[in-house]
Amino acid sequence: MSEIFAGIPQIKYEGASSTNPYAFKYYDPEKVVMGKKMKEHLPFAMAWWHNMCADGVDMFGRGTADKRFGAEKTGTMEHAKAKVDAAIEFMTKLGIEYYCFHDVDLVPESDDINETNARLDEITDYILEKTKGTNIKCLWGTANMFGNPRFMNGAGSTNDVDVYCFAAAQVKKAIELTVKLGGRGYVFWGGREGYETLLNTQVKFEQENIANLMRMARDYGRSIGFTGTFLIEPKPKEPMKHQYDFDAATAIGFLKEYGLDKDFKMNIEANHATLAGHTFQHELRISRINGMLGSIDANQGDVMLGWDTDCFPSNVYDTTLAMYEVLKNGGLDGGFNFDSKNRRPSNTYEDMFHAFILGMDSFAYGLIKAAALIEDGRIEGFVKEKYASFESELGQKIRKGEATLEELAARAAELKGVKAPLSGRQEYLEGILNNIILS
Ligand code: XUL
Ligand code: CO
Repeated sequence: MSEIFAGIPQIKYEGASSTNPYAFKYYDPEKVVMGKKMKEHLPFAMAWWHNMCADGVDMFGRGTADKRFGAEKTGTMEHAKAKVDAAIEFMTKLGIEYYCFHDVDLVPESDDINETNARLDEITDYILEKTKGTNIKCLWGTANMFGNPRFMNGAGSTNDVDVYCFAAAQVKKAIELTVKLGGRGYVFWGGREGYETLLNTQVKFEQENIANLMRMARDYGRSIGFTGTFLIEPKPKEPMKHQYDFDAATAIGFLKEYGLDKDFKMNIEANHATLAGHTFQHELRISRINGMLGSIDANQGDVMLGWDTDCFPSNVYDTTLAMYEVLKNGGLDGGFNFDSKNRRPSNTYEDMFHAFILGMDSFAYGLIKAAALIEDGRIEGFVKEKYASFESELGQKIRKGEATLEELAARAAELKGVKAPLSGRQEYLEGILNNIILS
């Protein structure tokens, strides 16, 4: 097989003082942080759709990047195989062991689902053959239930029972492929599961149907030996005006309502968090404290723009606070999928490597600093002190849910007045964070 990314070397760790554009400055896979190798803390994944498929096309212009990878024609099985060859070479050069895919990222979709499924069987055989003897495997799979016009009114939330059957068929096939490729997770991102106007929408009807689709997916997955984690990837809007899986708290409530919370966790994407008006860390924290932080779509939004820009992560404050949540979670069932794309004018093969080096280094730096934050202990120490009054006998009674309003009111009457509680010390804590991140 001829080299596709010719002239680009194996990317190695050279340290922070290196000026080599094809070297990691912080990501040192073998370095041990808090008792675990960096590569074990950070199971990085390549998103097939952005990296192997998207060519920079947007609402205003055609593609700018050549993603043919040597194939004569796009939209063919020859091209599908060229993408597999390119993916394996790309991931090997970066030392990335995982990939994520939608069914239609792998092969061109036919009008006949039987033909699409035959193509999917062929391409996954090819992937297995080509990854044999490598460490490359699937992180998670999913079905694209938003691109085809049949899903214009939703997939699980559609008004049309035949469209619902097609959604079910795609989910069934995508779970089978995920199992075949050894995936750790299966994702539901509900891009069309929402509404444009309540004038034509029965919300409860739609949510019940989505829950039933997820229940069928869980039961089928478990029946064919899928032991991994089912994941919901929350996002508040885009493409729909309102999407049902608005944020982690909403999606967790939905899973609990429909009895799916034992099999499903959250796949938190940084840019989706900011679209919901939350920080990335907020979404990770809400998932973590509910025991449902499963995986991460690693990217970042642009603060000046109100849509999903899927930029590669560069903000080390965000990656540090994200890695703090991941360390506190004891790691992830899943990993760190770069659901990120090059900017449209960054259109060369070299740019694809620069983008991943940036993202991987940003998370590696975040990991190092999050570990330092925990080892330093000042911030956690302050938080403990902030709530210390609840360690009293009365505080413990309240915590256990054993107190009554009458006895608390009696205590207030006895005290007559109370002083303002301890300062929140935000600026002091931000100073510590700066100190750790910048040193
Ligand atoms: C869309 C998005 C998706 C999911 C998988 O915003 O993030 O690519 O990650 O369907
Ligand atoms: Co995503």
